[in-house]
Amino acid sequence: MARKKSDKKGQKVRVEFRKNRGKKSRKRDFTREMHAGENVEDLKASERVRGKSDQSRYRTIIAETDESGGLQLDIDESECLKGRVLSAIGLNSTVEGEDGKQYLCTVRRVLRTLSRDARNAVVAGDRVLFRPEGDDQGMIERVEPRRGILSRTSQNREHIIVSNIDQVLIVVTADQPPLKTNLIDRFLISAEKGETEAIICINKADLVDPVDLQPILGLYAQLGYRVIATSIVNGMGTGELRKLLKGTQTVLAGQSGVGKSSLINAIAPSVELETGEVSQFHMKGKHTTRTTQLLKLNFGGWVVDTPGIRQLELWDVIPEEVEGFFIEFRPYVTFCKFPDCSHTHEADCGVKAAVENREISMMRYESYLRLIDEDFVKADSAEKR
Ligand SMILES: Nc1nc2c(ncn2[C@@H]2O[C@H](COP(=O)(O)OP(=O)(O)OP(=O)(O)O)[C@@H](O)[C@H]2O)c(=O)[nH]1
Ligand SMILES: [Mg+2]
Ligand SMILES: [Zn+2]
Repeated sequence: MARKKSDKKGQKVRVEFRKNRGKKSRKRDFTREMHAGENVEDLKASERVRGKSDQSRYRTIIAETDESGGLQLDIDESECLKGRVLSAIGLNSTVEGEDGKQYLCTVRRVLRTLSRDARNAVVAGDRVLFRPEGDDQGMIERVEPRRGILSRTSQNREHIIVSNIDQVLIVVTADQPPLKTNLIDRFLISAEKGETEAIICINKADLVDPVDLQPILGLYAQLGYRVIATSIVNGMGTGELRKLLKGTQTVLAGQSGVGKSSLINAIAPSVELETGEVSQFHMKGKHTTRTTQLLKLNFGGWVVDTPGIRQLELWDVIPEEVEGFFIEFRPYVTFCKFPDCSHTHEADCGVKAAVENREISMMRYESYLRLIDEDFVKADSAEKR
């Protein structure tokens, strides 16, 4: 996206840096960099860094705001390459440059400082502009605005798992571990919030009688979601999955041990991701995949493998908003006596009546109750602390 010069709005941004900038302490010591405080040595003059005095803890940076209100720093684009972040660990990331080569990049300090949360300064999937250093290293100078993200709450903060994706493949299992529909519903909300499409994938279909999967497949299909049953053991659904992924950017998300990496291996055999056993006792995977990773599909598109998560706590969703994500509730809400009905304890509730009449699935209604209960009771008590 080209920005016209005349659109630039100079904006003063006050940034707090720590006071250790006397020493030059960097260059390729990644571990130390991650733990070190912020320095300003790598700020360019064009950003007009002005210290009031040596004692000052603040620097004023002139940056521009883009259309979305994000900050765009002025950088010399001729010295940079465009790239895509394949994986990011802490502040180090592997970037595939437009030249097809991979670069191990660090993040320019000012980007971390300007980012509301340094953890999300650069995430897997980001489109970036980076300055190559040597053969295979570089410095990320700019992160382009993100479109289509998958995020969750972790330690009361947003954790962006991946950015610039088109769809989320929600992977659950017919068995081992047992199917959890509440997790599907959480992911559906998260996908919609992140402005991505959702596909529900029920893997390990070989472990059950296909007839047993019909109610769940039918339920979500009826709600208008795309559903697919797969198995890497008998090959069921893998051809269809390949078609769904072709030419798009898809993240596979779900609990550990559901077969996310196995499915990627099955549809793209050249990839060879590590997979792990599911404990027969706990019925849980062992968190074999440790980092979110983008992989290019040889038949077109990108696929993203992610570490398994136990529970998906939604980010930036308020209780009143939850019912809106349960699309089948919508026609019945108008029959609720109270306009602010939460469909829990209130009398004359259209949603509850529809559940009783089996017009809304009990499973989905229970899932709704769990969601507003668990997430927000916790959030409330965190606030009160
Ligand atoms: N029976 C059966 N087993 C499967 C299927 N898909 C995967 N598995 C097995 O499930 C186990 C876990 O698979 P992984 O691919 O490591 O699971 P994952 O979702 O990537 O797990 P994490 O990386 O820990 O998040 C492995 O032992 C796989 O062989 C399937 O369709 N049927
Ligand atoms: Mg895995
Ligand atoms: Zn109601």
